Amino acid sequence: MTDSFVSSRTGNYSSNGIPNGSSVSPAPTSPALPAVTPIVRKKLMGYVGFANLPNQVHRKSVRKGFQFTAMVVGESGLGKSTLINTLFNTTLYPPKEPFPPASERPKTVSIESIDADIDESGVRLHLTVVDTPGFGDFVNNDESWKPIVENIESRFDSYLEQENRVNRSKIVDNRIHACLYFIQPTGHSLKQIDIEFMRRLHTKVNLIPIIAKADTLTDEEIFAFKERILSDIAYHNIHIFQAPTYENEDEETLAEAEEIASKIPFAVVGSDKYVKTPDGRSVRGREYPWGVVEVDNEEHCDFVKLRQMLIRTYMEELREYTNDVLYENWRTEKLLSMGVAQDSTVFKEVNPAARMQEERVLHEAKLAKMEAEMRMVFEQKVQEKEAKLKQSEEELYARHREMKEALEKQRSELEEKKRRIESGRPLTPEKTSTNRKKTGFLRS
Ligand SMILES: Nc1nc2c(ncn2[C@@H]2O[C@H](COP(=O)(O)OP(=O)(O)OP(=O)(O)O)[C@@H](O)[C@H]2O)c(=O)[nH]1
Ligand SMILES: [Mg+2]
Repeated sequence: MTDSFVSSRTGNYSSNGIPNGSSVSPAPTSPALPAVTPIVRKKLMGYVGFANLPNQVHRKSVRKGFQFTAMVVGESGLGKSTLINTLFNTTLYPPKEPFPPASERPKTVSIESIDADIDESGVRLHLTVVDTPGFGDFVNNDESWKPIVENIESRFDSYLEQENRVNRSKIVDNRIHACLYFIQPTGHSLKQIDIEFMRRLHTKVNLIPIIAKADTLTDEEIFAFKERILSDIAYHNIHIFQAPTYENEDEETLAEAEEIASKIPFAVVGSDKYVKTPDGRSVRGREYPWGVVEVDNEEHCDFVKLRQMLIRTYMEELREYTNDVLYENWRTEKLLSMGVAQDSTVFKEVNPAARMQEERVLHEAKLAKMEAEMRMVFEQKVQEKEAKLKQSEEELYARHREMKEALEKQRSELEEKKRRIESGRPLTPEKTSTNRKKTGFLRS
């Protein structure tokens, strides 16, 4: 087993396993050349087993099973509930007793979901089909899209909430993977309500447009109607689910993908009743005085192609697109609106030089801040000192003025005394006055 690998740790090896050059005649290495990390090439000579990985994945998915949720949306009475039953009757449930001919299907009034666990060749599928009440019955249908968009978003919400839990081992995926949008078979073009609805839905769900009750239109009418619908969809920038094709696929798969894509929007006929054809077969279809429309006949309608797209060929693509693109976009928007932003510094590659520069700038800013603070404290102290000095200067000045006044007074008294002595008056009252003046001087 070890022989099957060419073990390599120090450099490139030739095909015979001898290191290129080194042990026989060491190649002179130029010191000027930068040291390059040798590329390790491993040659696989025998069977290792990883070619079996797809089988491992297959086994695991078969064991775990699959989960798929589809939704039907459209105006009232276009045959949404009937189509669900048609889908269920064919693949999900064994054929049931036919409905009594007189039975009326009641209107759908709330969003209901039907679950079924199906097993086909050992592969388990948990299929959920969500039936919605038809809209367009009200005088004002402006907001008829609201409950359906809210339902789709609440499923995203529930998934996000489960993802954020501590224990995520039991996540239930209730997200809508495909939405069949029913268009009234008018033969004209899309109505405003259809455009409004699809514009609200196309960023949240894989939209698959469907022409309802296709048995009411002729082949030519269907062809022209499909063209007009597609051009309307393109004009309003509505994104409908496009089946992806990959380069390395075989011709048969590519042809199948092309055929499915060419049928969009699927013109379908729904019926869960069995009728007898003129040639005696019992088929699911609709009986008219002039003939029988067979649901499962590709010549009559696109129901089989729709089922193929939904279940046989693109179920995984629909699931993947829902998870990777539609849910991801919604999640990003939701978290951003909640104020959760991705911290880009966490995932930034660290460049040591840039990091040092960043730290230096931060350090310098810190020093500058400290310096400014110190200067401020210093200036404050100087101001306080100056104010104190000014105050004591004023006090001194006042004292000086007082003393000067006292001296001035004493001088004038002495001069008065001198004048009296000179004029020969008695001295006694003057003595008293001198003593008093002395005391006054000392006090000042
Ligand atoms: N001609 C024709 N009639 C259909 C087709 N599918 C359903 N119908 C009939 O149309 C009527 C309404 O069908 P429903 O399946 O109840 O319609 P819906 O879209 O679920 O209606 P709401 O629940 O009110 O939204 C029934 O009488 C069906 O038999 C079809 O493909 N062609
Ligand atoms: Mg219904």
